[in-house]
Order: sequence, then structure tokens, then C-alpha cells
Amino acid sequence: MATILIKGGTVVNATGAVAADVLVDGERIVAVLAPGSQALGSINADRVIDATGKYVVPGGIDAHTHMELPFGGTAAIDTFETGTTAAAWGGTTSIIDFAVQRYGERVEDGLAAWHEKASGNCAIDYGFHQIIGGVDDESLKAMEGLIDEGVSSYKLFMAYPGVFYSDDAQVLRAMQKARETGLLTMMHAENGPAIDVLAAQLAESGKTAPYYHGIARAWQMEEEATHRAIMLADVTDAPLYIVHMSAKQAVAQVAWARDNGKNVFGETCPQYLYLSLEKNLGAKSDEWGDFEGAKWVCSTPLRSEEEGHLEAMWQGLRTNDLQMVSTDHCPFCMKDQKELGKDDFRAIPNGIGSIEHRVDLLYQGVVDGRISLPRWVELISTTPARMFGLYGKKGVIQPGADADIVVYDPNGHTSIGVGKTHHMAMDHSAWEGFEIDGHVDVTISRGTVLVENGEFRGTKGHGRFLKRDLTQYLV
Ligand code: DUC
Ligand code: ZN
Ligand code: ZN
Ligand code: ZN
Repeated sequence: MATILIKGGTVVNATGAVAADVLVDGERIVAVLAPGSQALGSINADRVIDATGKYVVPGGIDAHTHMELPFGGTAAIDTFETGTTAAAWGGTTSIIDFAVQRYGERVEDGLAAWHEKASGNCAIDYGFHQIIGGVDDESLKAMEGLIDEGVSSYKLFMAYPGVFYSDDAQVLRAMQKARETGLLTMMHAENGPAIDVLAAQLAESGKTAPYYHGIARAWQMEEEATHRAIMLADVTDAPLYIVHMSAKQAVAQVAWARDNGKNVFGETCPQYLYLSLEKNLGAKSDEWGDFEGAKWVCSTPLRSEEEGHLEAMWQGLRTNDLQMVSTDHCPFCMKDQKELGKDDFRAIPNGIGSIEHRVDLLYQGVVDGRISLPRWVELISTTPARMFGLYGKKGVIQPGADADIVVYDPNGHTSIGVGKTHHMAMDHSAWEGFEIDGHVDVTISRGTVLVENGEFRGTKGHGRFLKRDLTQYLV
């Protein structure tokens, strides 16, 4: 394989930024050299990429995606091919997707089905978490085999009764198994049974528009479940990772847990940083009327900007009360998919597609003075790598690491929207009209250039399965 020298840029890791040249040999980074270093004279690289005036950062790791997820009688529209290709366009070089076990299915079969979907189809590297949708003796036993499969984390749902839901007894038993095995528990923390009552009451009183999805899934439902999950984890002494947080009161629960020495982590998503109950879930358009808001039906729901939830997510990222930003990429078209809930918000498939824009949307946080440049890198790459057992290979620009590299232009510009930068499969963009003061110029995965000069040069099948180690946050 070829050698590539990335010259003249500023290398940014989670630890800071430094002017340096990066030498890639085959699939690995082999040297990070001071500019003007004598060693550079002896290097005759096959390719030189000029990164003058640009940032050279580790490729993005999106630790929460749902390609082809079956949901509400349909399935998420991005395949592993389309989803990972869009990811590469946006500077993401690894994903961790959720293999699904539903009640009545064997965990091993759920995982095998996900390998089948992904294998040979990914443009970038991919790993899996395991959804356990039915905690019982058999699935608890199967959890013991996950780590050998390179699947070191699993997800439970306190929401969606009848689909993925676990009650408190099931949650407790799974967490005990996690403590025993080293698996990291990821929790969808919303009080599903109570939400379903509120949702039914709203729908039956004629409040059927997408907006009421956000009303039914009140912040109290997220705060309560987050607190309960923290207590159940505490009693089992297992680390806990709360996914897709959007309520400021729930983040306060995580902050409280951390301040009291508990091994608890919080993830938010770009939609909870930028989009709101008022502006988006409550949106109206000529084409869709008040059903326009269906584009932004996801769970947890978008929250009120007026009540300060969005600001609280940014604050959590600054203070490290929140450690992670993943997309929860779960895309559905309006036509034929979201439309299933035209007369009743409860039938709208839940999810937003953002895999292509996470790196850019977080970079805008740097431009807007909300997070620092190294914190950006920590959020897009380093913490996900450490949280999910990939660090060293991924998440850092240093000798020995995989050459997953993004050349990011802080003087470039990205206009988001259909017909502009939209390579995801859904028929609309949840981010239409967003303008980013930066641009992904080059995306490299294990030494192979995937995106350059506004062209996709990757191939499906380049991406390899990532057998992950235990979380580095286990104590
Ligand atoms: N939330 C979503 O928005 N989509 C899929 C599953 C989930 O929990
Ligand atoms: Zn979830
Ligand atoms: Zn704190
Ligand atoms: Zn999810």
C-alpha cells in the first residue's frame, strides 16, 4: 500500500493542537513530525496532501446508529452502504450500530443478522452494540458470549412496552450480568408505560399532530427513568451510559451521580443541541401542514428551547456532565414512512438522520464559542473510542493508530440540505438550511482516501468489523 504525507496542517487531538506533518504507511499512521524536521527530507511519499491552513483530526466515530432498524411496521431507510457512505462524506470513519434481539428471538441470531446486513456493504469500519429486547435466563446467558464477539456494550429500553421494553426487574438482572462480564449498559431512559398512557389520552382527545409526541414524552418521564436507571446501576455497581439525553433535568441527574462518585455517563445528539419542540416538532408547511413536524419525531423528543433544554445540553458538554455526542441516526422518509402516522403521532416511526452532519454541526459549536477545538475532537472521536474500547487504534492521531484522518478546512463552508450535501437515503433533510463555517475536505479510512475534492472515492466493502475491547471507563 501507498505512503501519504499530510503536510502543513495543524494536528488536533483531544489533548491539544500542534503544527505537524503526518506520515501514513499503508493502513497506519507511522509518524507525526514537527514541520521542517530533517526526517522529512528522507521521505519520498507516494502522495502529498497539502493541509496548509487546515486541521488534521482523527476520523469521526458515531457510536449510535440504526441502519435498517425495523420500527413501527417499516425500517430505517439507510442501508449499511448508503449510511456509511454518507458518514464518510461528513468525516466519520467508524460507526457503532445496534444489533437487535427482540423478545422471543435468540441474542446470537440477532447479532448474526446484523453481521449479515453489514458485512461487505460498509464504506467505513463498523462495530456493534447488542440491543437486548427480552431479558430472560436465555438472553442473560447469551450476554456472557458478547465480549468474545467484540461486542462490549448492550442496550436496554425502559420505553416501548411490547417492543423492546424491560421492566425494573429485568433491568436489574441485566445490570448484574453486566457487572459480572464487563459489558457496558446503555440505557434508553424514558418511562415508557406512563408515556403510552399520556400519548393515548392525547390522541383520543384529537391531539394527533406530531407536536403531541413531544408533549406525551414529557421531560419528567426522562428525568424519572434516568434517576431510576442510575439507582439500579448503583445497587449493582455497574457502569451506566444513558443514550440520547435531551432534558436538562435528566442531565442534572447524571451530573449529580457523577458528582457523587458514580460511574455514569451521558450522551446527547446534535438534534438536542440545535432543534426544538417549538420550531421543529411544532412546524407547519404548505406541503405537509402541521404534519411537517413528523420530520423531527424521535425519542427522546426535541425539547423546549424556551425552557432552556438546548442550552443545558451545550453546558453539559462544556462541563463534562455530558461526555458523548452521537447521532442516533435512524432515518425515515416522509413519504410512505413518517406518513404512517398522518392521523396519529403514535404511528410515526421515531428517528432523525444526521450521520453525515455530526462532525460539522459540532464544529459549528467551536465557531460559535460553545466548545474548544480540542473538545471538538474529543467529542467527535476520542471519547467514543475510549468509551467503546477502540482507543489507540481509533480516536487519536499518533504513530501506530489506524490512518483514519479528516482534513478539515476552518475557512471552508458547508450548506446542508437536499441537493446540496445530502447523501443519506431519506427524502428530506432534518437539517435543511443549516450553514456550517467549516468543511470536510478529505476523509481517509485506514490509509484509503474516501472523499476528496468533492468526490466520493470509497467502495462498499472497504469497511471492516471492529472487534471492540471493554470500555476504558470500567473501574
Ligand atoms: N429513538 C429513536 O428516535 N429512534 C429509534 C429508537 C429510539 O430510541
Ligand atoms: Zn433509544
Ligand atoms: Zn459535575
Ligand atoms: Zn437509538
